[in-house]
Amino acid sequence: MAKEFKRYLVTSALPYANGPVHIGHLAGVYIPSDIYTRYLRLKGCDVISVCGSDEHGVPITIKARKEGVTPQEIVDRYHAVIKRSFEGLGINFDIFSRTSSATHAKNASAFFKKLYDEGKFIEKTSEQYYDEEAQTFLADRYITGTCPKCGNEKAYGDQCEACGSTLSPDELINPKSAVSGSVPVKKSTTHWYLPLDRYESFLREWILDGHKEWKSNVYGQCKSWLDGGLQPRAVSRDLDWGIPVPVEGADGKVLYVWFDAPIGYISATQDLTPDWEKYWKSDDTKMVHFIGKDNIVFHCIVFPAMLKAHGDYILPENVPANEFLNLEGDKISTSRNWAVWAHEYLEDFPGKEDVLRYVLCANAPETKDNDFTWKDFQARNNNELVAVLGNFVNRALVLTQKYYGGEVPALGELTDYDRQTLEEMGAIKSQLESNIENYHFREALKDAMNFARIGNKYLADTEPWKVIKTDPERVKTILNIALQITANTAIAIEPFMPFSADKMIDMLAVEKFGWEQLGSMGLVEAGHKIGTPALLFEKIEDATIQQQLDKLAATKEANAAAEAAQNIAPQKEECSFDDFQKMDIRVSTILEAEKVVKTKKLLKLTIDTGIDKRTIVSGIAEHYSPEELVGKQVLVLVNLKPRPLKGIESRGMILMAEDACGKLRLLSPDEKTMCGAIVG
Ligand code: B3M
Ligand code: ZN
Repeated sequence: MAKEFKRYLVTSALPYANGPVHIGHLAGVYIPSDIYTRYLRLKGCDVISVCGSDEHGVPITIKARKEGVTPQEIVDRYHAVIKRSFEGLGINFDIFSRTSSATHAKNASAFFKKLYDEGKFIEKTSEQYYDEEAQTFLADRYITGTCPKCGNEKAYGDQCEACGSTLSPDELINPKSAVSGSVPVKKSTTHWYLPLDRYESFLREWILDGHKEWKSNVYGQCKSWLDGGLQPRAVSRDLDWGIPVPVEGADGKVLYVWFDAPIGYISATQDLTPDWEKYWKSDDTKMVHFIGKDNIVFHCIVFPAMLKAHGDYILPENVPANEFLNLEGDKISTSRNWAVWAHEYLEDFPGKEDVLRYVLCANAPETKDNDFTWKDFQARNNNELVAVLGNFVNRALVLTQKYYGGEVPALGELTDYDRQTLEEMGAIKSQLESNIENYHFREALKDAMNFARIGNKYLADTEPWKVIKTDPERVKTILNIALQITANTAIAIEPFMPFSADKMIDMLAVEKFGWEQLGSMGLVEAGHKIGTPALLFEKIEDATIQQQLDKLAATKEANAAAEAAQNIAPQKEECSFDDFQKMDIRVSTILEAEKVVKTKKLLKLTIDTGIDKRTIVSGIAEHYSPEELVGKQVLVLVNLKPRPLKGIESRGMILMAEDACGKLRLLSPDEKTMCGAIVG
C-alpha cells in the first residue's frame, strides 16, 4: 500500500557558487525539480522547494586565489548570477538561500556539535599533504597528481574528472600542490570522521530492501558503494574558508563542504518558514532530492547516515538523480568554458525561456548521458513548438477572432469524431500524472504535448476554414472544441513551459485553471470573449544557430591554444653563427599554386626567388588555398638540397610558423620587398 504523505519537501542540489549554472545543471537537476514542484503546487499540495548556493569548498578558494579576491567576493558574485538565471528561466524555488548565511553557520555547527557530543565521530590524527611554501594543508582540489586508475595527470585529491573516480590525496601519483606548484610534504593533523561503516546495515536495509523503486542508475550506484564496503569519511578540513569546527582545539579547521552543504537544505527551510520542522521531522512528509549522478553517494549514503546519526530528521523518499548532459558531443566543462551558460542563453534568446526548458526536458539524461546540440534545439523549436503547439493554439484563436469577433461559439451537435477526440484528450491526464509522479519527465512532456497534437490534428481533419463556406453551424462546434483543447493544453504544459501557459491564459482571457480541471470540457464558456491572439513561438533561423556554433568553435580554438601554450617546445641545441650563415634565405613571391593530385597536404608552387623561378612543393594545402597564395611574398630557404616529392623536384623550402593549435602561418616581410633580398 503506497504511503500517504501530507506534504512535500523538494530539495535541489545547491550549485557551487564558483561559477554560473549551465544547461547540464538545468537538465540534470533544476528543470526536473521545477516541473515536479509546479505540478504539486497546481494540484494544491502542501509543497516547498528549497535550494541555495553552496558557498564553501576548495574550488571557491582556488578561484579567489586566482583572481586575487576573497572567497566572499566570489560567492557574492555567483550567488547573484545563479539566482538571476533561475528566476529568468522560471525555476521557481520557494527560497534560494546560501550556505554562507548566519542561519546556516549556526545550524551546521549545532548539527556537528550534537554528533560530536554524542560520540558519533571518530577523532583521528594522520599524516596529510602540506604545502610548506603556501603554509597550507592540501585537501581535495588543492592537490593534483596522476590518477592511479586512468593515468590522467591532472587528477584532483578528491576526484579524477577524466574517469570519474573518487580519490584521496594519498592515492595520487607524483602529487603536486595546486597552490604553489611545489611538491608537498606530509604533516600530522587531526580531523573528525563519520564512521559510515557503522551505518552500512541500516543503509542496506533502508535502500536495497526499502527503496527498490528508486531509479536503476541511483539504486545501482548505492548498491556498488555498499557492496564495496563503506569507510569512515572525514567531516572536517584544514581550511580558512568554511564553517569553523565548533569544538576546542580545532582552530584553522572547518566543516568539510559535503558535511555542511546538505545541512543547507535544512537551513534554507528554516529561513523559509517557522513551520520548518513539520517538513523535516514528520514522517508524513515526502522528501525528494533532485541531484546529478555525481552527488548520489552524498545524498543516498552520507547525508542519510548524518540524519540517522542525528536522529531528529526524516530521510528522503526518493532521489531521482539524472545522468549527465553533454554539449555537441563533448563533456560540459566549467573550466574549459565548454557550456551553454544559463545567463548567456537568457541574453541571446530573450523570450525563449520555455524553448530551452522544453528542449532540456525532452532531451533530459534521465537514464543515460545525453547530448545537447544546437541543431536539435532548432529542430525541436521549429518542428514541435512552432509547428504543433504554436500552430494549433494560433489557429484556434485566430479563427475564433476571424469568424466570431473573438466570442466563443456555442457547442452544437457532436459527431463521432468529436466524441472520439474528446475521449482521447480525457485519457491523457492519468498517464501524464503518473509519469510526473514517477519522475519520467521526458514521457510526461510528450503526454502534455499530446493535447496540442490532438488539437492540431482535429483542426487539420475538420478543416473549419473550408467548412465555414458550407456549414457555418458545424464550425461553431469545431472551434468550441478547439478552444477547450487549447485551455486543457494551457493546464498540461504549465509545469514544463510556465511562460507559454501564462500567455495562453492571457490570450484566452480567463483565470488560471486548477489541475483538477484538466481533461474536461466547458473550460471556456460559449459567449466568452477571448483576448488577442499572438504567436507563442517563432522559427529559429540557421543564422541564429550558426552564431552559437561559432561561439563554441571559438571556445574550442581558445582551449586548444591554451592547452598547447602549456606545451611550448623547448629551445633546440645551440648553433654557431657559422652554422646559421650556411643557410641562404631569400624574400620570394609565389607566382603560381596548384594542388598536387592524390595528396591532401601538398601544393606545387612556382616561386620567384629573385635568383630564379623555381618549383617548390609545400605541405600547406590544409592551411591555405592555392588562390590565396598567388602574389604572396614569403621567406624561402633556397639552398636546401633539392628533393623529389610525389615525383616533383622541390628546390627549397618555404619558412612557416606552426602555432599552438597546429595551424601553419606564412612569414612575410612587413612591406613589399624586392625578390632575392637576403634574410639574415
Ligand atoms: N554543490 C553541486 C555539485 O556537486 C554540489 C551540491 C551540494 S547539494 C547539498 O556540483
Ligand atoms: Zn582517472
